[in-house]
Amino acid sequence: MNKRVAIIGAGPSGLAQLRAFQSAEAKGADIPELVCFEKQADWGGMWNYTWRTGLDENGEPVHGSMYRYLWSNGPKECLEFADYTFEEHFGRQIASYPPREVLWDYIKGRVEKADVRKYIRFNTPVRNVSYDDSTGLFTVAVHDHNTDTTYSETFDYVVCASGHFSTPKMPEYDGFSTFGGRVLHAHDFRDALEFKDKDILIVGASYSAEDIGSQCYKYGARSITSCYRTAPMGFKWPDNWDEKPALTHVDVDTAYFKDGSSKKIDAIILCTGYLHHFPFLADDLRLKTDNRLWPLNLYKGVVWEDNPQFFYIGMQDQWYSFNMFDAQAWFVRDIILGRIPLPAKEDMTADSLAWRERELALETAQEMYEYQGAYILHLIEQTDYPTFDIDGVNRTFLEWKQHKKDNIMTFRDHSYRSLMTGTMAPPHHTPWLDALDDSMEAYLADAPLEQAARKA
Ligand code: FAD
Ligand code: NA7
Repeated sequence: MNKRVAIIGAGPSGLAQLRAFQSAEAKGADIPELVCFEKQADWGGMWNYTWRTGLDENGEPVHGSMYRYLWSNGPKECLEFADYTFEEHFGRQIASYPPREVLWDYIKGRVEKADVRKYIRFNTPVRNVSYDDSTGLFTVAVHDHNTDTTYSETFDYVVCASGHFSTPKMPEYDGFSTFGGRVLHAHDFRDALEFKDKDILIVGASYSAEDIGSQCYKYGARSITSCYRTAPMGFKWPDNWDEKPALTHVDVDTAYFKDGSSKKIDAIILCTGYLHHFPFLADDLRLKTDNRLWPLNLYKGVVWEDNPQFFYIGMQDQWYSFNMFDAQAWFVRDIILGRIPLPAKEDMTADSLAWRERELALETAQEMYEYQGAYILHLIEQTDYPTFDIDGVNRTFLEWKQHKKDNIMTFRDHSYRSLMTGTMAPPHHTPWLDALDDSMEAYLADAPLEQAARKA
């Protein structure tokens, strides 16, 4: 096939795109030339942990927002690849809430097996993408930090898979500029031990607030105060965790809340979400959206309606993650291979608007993940991605929600059945609250490491 495809980013979404093409080639298809540009030195996107904050070794904004001791915030059974199971990777079933390093290993296992690393140009951030109507081609300009040179190449298609949990949304409250402690965003949070014996304020009420607060609790913060703008997280928090309504202002050492209460604090962590940020895209290609289940202007959630040679993967808010990126990547692949025809622009837009209408009617969490599951099923029915038990995944999400409601500090001690292989996950050897070592070695051991060493 005499076409060229640029993929921006080698995180789970970009890697799904590479694997999708490779699997078609393995079945005899003629595939286009693939070039994946990745600004980091290694693959895995968010799951490739970095201790760095601010700028990286090349002076680029650090992509990573993950922190030490991060364990999956949902059951691994909900994100399992349908074409590469945990059992295939680890040689046996493993417990349900793996730490970051274990999931990174799993992500890498599939793409190592598929032998797609050869398509990736590392240390190479994309600087600019523009489209030329007269040639029908994109020009992609990059900076190769390996040689400290810049260059441009042309492509028939571009897939943007650069993620959207990297550029912090940073609100300002009165008093921040004279507050006596540290003010940081979740993007720059790395090690909960920094906040041992401290009184911390968490601003926000979603995943980052819940998990960073829980990390700080687990690693010995003296107290956690979290505050919400719209609705409380509403879990049964430990005794030293107080949930307050909106922050109004701070002074040098105290936070003040909408209900008139206040709390002395040492540090403020803004868990206020992220911006979809694509400084390297021309105006007519740039997605503008908040973090939601149905961003507009994307036919089937992936095709840029204004220019259907341009695609986005993974831009939705995520209940489902890895297997949703797969469903999207297989669908995009089949459009590029000419297997799935695209309708006229008005019809694409009408289709998107119908999905948006359905999104606007969603009220409960259950309705939201069922909606995303229905979307994934709709995509995989149109490609050869192995179908899987989406209703089963939805039921697992329901159990997970209930386990969190029952006890936010023990939900990770539960086990679920794989929807791909039918095998039940074993319980982990140590309750999450007591498991301070998040290494892959510790997680995969049959018993806590010290005990395992004694047995040997
Ligand atoms: P990313 O993983 O962000 O990868 C994007 C890639 O694009 C990166 O490698 C980046 O370097 C590269 N890139 C960006 N800009 C450029 C450029 N200009 N040029 C070249 N390359 C570029 N999901 C779960 O399923 N379970 C979890 O427990 C979970 N926990 C999370 C915890 C945190 C703190 C965060 C931030 C996210 C979490 N997620 C979790 C969601 C996570 O984002 C997805 O699992 C997944 O990493 C998204 O994959 P992606 O490839 O779309 O984006
Ligand atoms: P989310 O899920 O986008 O949530 C952002 C939170 O921040 C949400 O509770 C917002 O409240 C709150 N927010 C946003 N702006 C403000 C201001 N100005 N003041 C107070 N609160 C604010 O981001 P997360 O970082 O939690 O999660 C992103 C991913 O990282 C997720 O997929 C996880 O897997 C890890 P709102 O409800 O809008 O009032």
